[in-house]
Order: sequence, then C-alpha cells, then structure tokens
Amino acid sequence: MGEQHQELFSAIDMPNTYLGLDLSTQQLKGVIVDENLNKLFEASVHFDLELQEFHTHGGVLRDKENPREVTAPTVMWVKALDVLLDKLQVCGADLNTVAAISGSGQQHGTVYWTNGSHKTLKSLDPSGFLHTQLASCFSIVNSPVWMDSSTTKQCKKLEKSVGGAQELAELTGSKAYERFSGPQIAKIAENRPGAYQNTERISLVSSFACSLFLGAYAPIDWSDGSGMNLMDIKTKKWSEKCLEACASDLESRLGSTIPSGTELGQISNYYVERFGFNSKCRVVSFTGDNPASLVGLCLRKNDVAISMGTSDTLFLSLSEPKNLTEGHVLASPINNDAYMVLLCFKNGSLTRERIRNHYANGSWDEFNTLLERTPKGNFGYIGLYFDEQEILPWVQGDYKFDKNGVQMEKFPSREIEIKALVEGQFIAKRAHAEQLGFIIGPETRIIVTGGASANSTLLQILSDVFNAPVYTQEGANSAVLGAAYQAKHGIMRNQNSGGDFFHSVVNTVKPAKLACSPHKDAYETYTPMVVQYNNIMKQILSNGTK
Ligand code: 5FX
Repeated sequence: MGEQHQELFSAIDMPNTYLGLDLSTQQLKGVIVDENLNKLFEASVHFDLELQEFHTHGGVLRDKENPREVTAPTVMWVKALDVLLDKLQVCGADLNTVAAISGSGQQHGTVYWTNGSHKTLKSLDPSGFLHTQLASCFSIVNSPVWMDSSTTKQCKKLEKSVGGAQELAELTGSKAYERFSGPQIAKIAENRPGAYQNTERISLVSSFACSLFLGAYAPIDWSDGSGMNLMDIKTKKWSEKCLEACASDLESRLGSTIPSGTELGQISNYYVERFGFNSKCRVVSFTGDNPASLVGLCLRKNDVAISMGTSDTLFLSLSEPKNLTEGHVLASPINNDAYMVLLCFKNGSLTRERIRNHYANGSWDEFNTLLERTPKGNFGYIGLYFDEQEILPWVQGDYKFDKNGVQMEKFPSREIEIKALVEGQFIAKRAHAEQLGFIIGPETRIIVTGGASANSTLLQILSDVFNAPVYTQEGANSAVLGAAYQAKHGIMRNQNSGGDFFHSVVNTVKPAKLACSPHKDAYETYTPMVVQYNNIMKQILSNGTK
C-alpha cells in the first residue's frame, strides 16, 4: 500500500478492503475483497425478482410496438444500489474498512441526466433513499441498453459521415453497431429533441454508477468509451466527426475521457453518513463488464476468455489496434497502450434456458444427461438459435441443418436438439474468432467465466470444439471481481506504489484451474463443422436478413 493510504487505515487499526460492483443486465452484484484479493462478502439484487415494481423481464423492458427497442428503468438501477448496500451490511460487512470502490456496468447503455441534476447528486440527504432523491434526475426515464437493435438508420448515417463502415472501424475500433452508444444517442436526439435539450450529461452505465458514489459526474473511461462509436481508438479523444454525425453539442454532454482505473476522488458524504463508509474511501473509475472481466481473469498472452452470461462474449488482449471487419477493438482496461478484442453474441444464457425448458423439463441435470447421449459432432446436425436479433452474425430465428447442409424443420430427437444448440453456439464462437485471424495453437488456453462456467458438461464440449484446454477462475463472476481488483490497482497506481497490474493483482490472485482437456478426435470432428457453419451462414445471410 502507498504511505498515505496505509496511514489512514493503520491509524484506526483496520485492514483495507475493496468493494467491486457490477451493474449487469439482470442484477446488481457487489463483492468485498481483502488486501490479498480474497472474497470476504458478496451480495446481489436481482431486478425481476427483487424490484418487481419495475416490471422488467431479464432486467429489461421491450417496446410493444417495436420489440427491437430495449431499455431499462434508470431509477431501478439506483434503487438496486440502495438495496445492495443494505444487504452487504446485513451480511456483516464493515463498510468503514473499504479503502476504494470501483465497478463495472453492462456496456453501451446510456443514462441521460436532466439539467441541474449535478446539484442533486452533490447534495444527497443521508436520511433519505437514493432512488427517491434521484427519481426526477433522468430526462430519459428508461435507458437504452445493449440489447437494443433499433438504430440501423443512425448506424448508416454515422458510417457515411466518416466515409464508410471500414473507416469507422479504423477510427473507433468498430463499424457502427446498433447497440453502441453513439447511434443510441443519435436516435434520442432525433426522436426526442426536447429531452435531449434538457440533458446536461450523458453517462455510460459504468460512469453513471460511478457518479452515484462520487456525488458528481464521473468521466467515461477509455475501455468502456471504446464501445460508443464516438472515441478515436488511438488518441482516446472524442472524434469530432462522429460527435457531429450523432447529435449537436454532444461533447459538452459527454465530458472528458480518462484512462481506465483512474482514481477520481473521495466517496460522497451520503455513503459515509448513511452506510458508515470511511470518509477517506476513494472512488476509482468504473468500466464496462467485459473489460472488467478481462481484469478479473488476469488474462495472459495466449489466453482467450469466453464469458457465458446473458450475452456470450469472447475476448483477448492485443498489443496493437487491429482493423477488424467484425467485432470490436477496445482500449485495454489494464495497460493504457494496449487493446483488447471483443466479440459479442447476444443469444447466450436466455436461449440455452429456452431450449432447456422446452426439451429438458427446465432441468440442467436432464439437459446434461441428454447432451452426453449423442456423440461429438451430433451426426452432423447443426442448430443455430437466435431468439433475439443476433449481433454476430446479424440474423434472427431458429435454423436447423443436417450433415448435407439441408435445412430441416425439426431434429429427430431432443438429445440431438440440445447437442445442436450447444455445439452450434461454440462452433460459431470458434468460426468468428478464426475469421478475426485468431489461431488456436498448442499454448492456447480458454478461460471460461459467467454462470454457465459451472457446467462441466458444457465445458468439455467447448474444449473439444476449440481443441484447447479449458480453465476456470475461482469465484466465477469475473466482472465483479475485476471491479474489486481495479479498485485496489487504481489506488496503488495513483500512489505509485506498485503501479504494475501484475504486481498488484496477477501475482496475488489464485491462478485459473484446469477444468478439462480436448479429446483426441476433437480437431477432426469439429474443424469441418466450422467450415460447414461458415457455409450455412453465407446461405442464411444471402437469403437476406439485413
Ligand atoms: C458487449 O459488447 C455487450 O454488448 C454485452 O456483453 C454487454 O456488455 C452485456 F452487459
């Protein structure tokens, strides 16, 4: 620890702890770790179950007339924080020991603070709930979130303004994606000009949550800011052309960008008085959930992370920015000069649950038993299931094919159906990763995180499809752990006492554990199926979905 910090807490003879939060699609989680990054306390608030008054399904609201429009009630997130901090106290956490807080949020979602809200944020009354005090602070009541896919028109305009999709990818790290914040803001400015005019600040979900702790608007960090189609991925500054193409006077509403893991200041007095935090507790910038997961997994050079949650994502570290046709390049949350690649598949756990409910009576045990009944490769049957408009590739619906590539209505049995889903999801991940130039080699390790990482039957299939060993990190939820690690790393970096991430985090965290290795015949089975997937996808896309 740095001197200043050590003095603060040793004076009151208490160990330092670090609080990490993750404001994800379906819940808000919090974890407190000790100086050695061991988990001490954790709590969560499930939006659908515990905040039923907001009527969300899977944490979101879908517009009845336009199901591609997906939002979440911003005040629900605020209320979740009230409840979470109470829960942490009830489970015995002494919040006075928290030396620093950081967090992660679902990426791309935007929060619109109404004119004058900075004053409310600054003068929160500790005797009242956060959510009642902030209830009228949002000029857009329901924040657009990453599941939204209603901004194709704005995406086209944005790409055109910089000379095309590839030019936008070169500039911002991604071609225009419907869920990215720039097109989302553009749609709000266009369709709800009054509300846009009445907005003094636009936050990402991560910087919004950070602002609640700071009692002031928190800047957007480089890593999460890369998911907006607005930031120059090399200079890390807002691109004027992109801002202009999206909305007028946008720069003043976005504020500045900052390196990930920057220490921003002291916690707001509200939390000191109401929850017993130490007034010297520091707030470290929050970031996106995928960058935070990269921190939590301590990814090494030849590692590929696969996160299986509401969305399935695949990510890896990169030393130079790469020009991609699909997927995203983001600034690294760990190293200001490095990058990460991210692929996002929207149809993750909710699709797996739908098939489980339909074919395995809602039981994971039955699902796993059925999975083990068919051989690797599923007799050549491939199933691709996109309940929601998929991001990568841009398709929707269920697609079933036999070994000859002939499309079918129905598979012959439920075990084939289930295997087709799981293999199809993993084959798609490998195919898209390979399309980016990723090569699976003898050193490759797949590090798995997210809810599904506890299912060893799924992990074995993943290992076989990638023909690489699969590892899991203890504590499963890497985003919230990554946020807690970032809290510690952030203050250490600021105090120049072991600013190196490897020193402060990687060497402290227990290494990932081997969960399974590929079978000998895995490569021969799945390599042709990846080719088959690519052909099927060409066929589906040429039949015209976008
Ligand atoms: C990444 O680009 C995504 O859109 C999702 O993984 C969200 O971050 C989920 F929270």
